[in-house]
Amino acid sequence: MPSSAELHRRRSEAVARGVSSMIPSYVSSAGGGTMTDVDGREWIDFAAGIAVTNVGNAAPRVVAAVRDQVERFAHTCFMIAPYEQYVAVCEELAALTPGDFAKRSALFNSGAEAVENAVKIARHATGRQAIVVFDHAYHGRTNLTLALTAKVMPYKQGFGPFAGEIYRVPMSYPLRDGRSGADAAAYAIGQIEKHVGAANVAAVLIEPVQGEGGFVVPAPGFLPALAAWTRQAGAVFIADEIQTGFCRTGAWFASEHEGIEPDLITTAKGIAGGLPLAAVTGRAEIMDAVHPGGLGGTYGGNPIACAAALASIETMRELDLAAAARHIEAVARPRLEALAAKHPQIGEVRGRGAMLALELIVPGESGPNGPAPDPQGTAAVAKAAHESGLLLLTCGTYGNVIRLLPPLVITDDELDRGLTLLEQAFDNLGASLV
Ligand code: PLZ
Repeated sequence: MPSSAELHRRRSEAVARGVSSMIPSYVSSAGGGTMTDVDGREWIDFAAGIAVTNVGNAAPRVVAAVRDQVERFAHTCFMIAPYEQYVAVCEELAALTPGDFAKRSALFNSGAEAVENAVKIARHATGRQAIVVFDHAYHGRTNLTLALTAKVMPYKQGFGPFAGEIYRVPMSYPLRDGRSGADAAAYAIGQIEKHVGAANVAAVLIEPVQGEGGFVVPAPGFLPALAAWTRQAGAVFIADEIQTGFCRTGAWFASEHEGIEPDLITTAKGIAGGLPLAAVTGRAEIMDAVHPGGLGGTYGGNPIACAAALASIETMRELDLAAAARHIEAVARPRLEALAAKHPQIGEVRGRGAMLALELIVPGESGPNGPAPDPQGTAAVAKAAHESGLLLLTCGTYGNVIRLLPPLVITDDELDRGLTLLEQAFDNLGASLV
């Protein structure tokens, strides 16, 4: 097997520079809470491929289902010759997503594609155009979803012009806006009413816990108030649960923590144990507003991806991975809080379930948006973690958030080893961080 160094040399001559990788090591295998690189080094996985392998890599049921499906048929195109697996995934989505009402789903390949389609469906169903999104939002990298995504570097820089009729309003961000959920919602709603007009809004689109934008958990009451306003305005409330879905936050979907029943939900990532699959699920009358043939794509709901999704969902149910996510939080949060008590540059520990974050600040410094962010310290901690064999991601508009996204099947021992490496990264850098 070629070494990482050799693969890196080949890559620089063959792979576009715009596609970057967090670590210079190349993967040879992965499973449970670990990954092994081609140089034989083992890593603790706190990334899960960005919240994808919730059931773990090479999960036994997923492996068996994929093998079986690929031997029977790999592709026919659901728009040409349909198959049961697609229907069964849509049935599962109707049963698992919040809301006890008639639902329909349509399947796609990527998160961005699901979000694009949710926007198409909401516009078609309402006959309106305006889409309301939030500060720090992340919804994808295709042209429409780039307009929905907030952060310029690295996502949007140089890639405009972006799609129109997208309006951004302030997000509830307790560390930085100091507002209650009700106040933050009233403020955002005031902005929508003044700058967009309630009658023009097709949809309000929000991540119930923001992902790439910094694992921002809105203050309690923010989401319910927005959902209620949206319904009253005759618009569609869309929850982007692409990162938060499928047991990640300790429930099947993060909307459940505040009793939200979104009109539409977008899912991807964790749905299929690593195979590319995404969905839009929602109220039958909204989904079915679109004419036959109006939604689709060559690969959307590919049978292998659907078989993997059914096996992943079965695994989540059987192993109760929502409870596993809550257990991860119960183990990790006290240790992260103890770390924050030791290191004043940790401004906040937050998150839900196995979606946990540390926001790094410069102690004692603050500006109009609250505590001064510390992206350098964040990068230094991540680098130290990587050097010690911990796959650890950062995020945030200011690049100052360390996020934990372990596979939900991570063992207590692996979790302990990963947290120890994170603690050591802080302890070793402690002096230079302040
Ligand atoms: N909506 C909430 O988190 C993907 C993107 C990583 P795709 N997040 C990881 C990167 O740098 O590209 C995401 C998300 C939310 C939509 C998406 C988009 O999902 O499957 O990456 O298209």
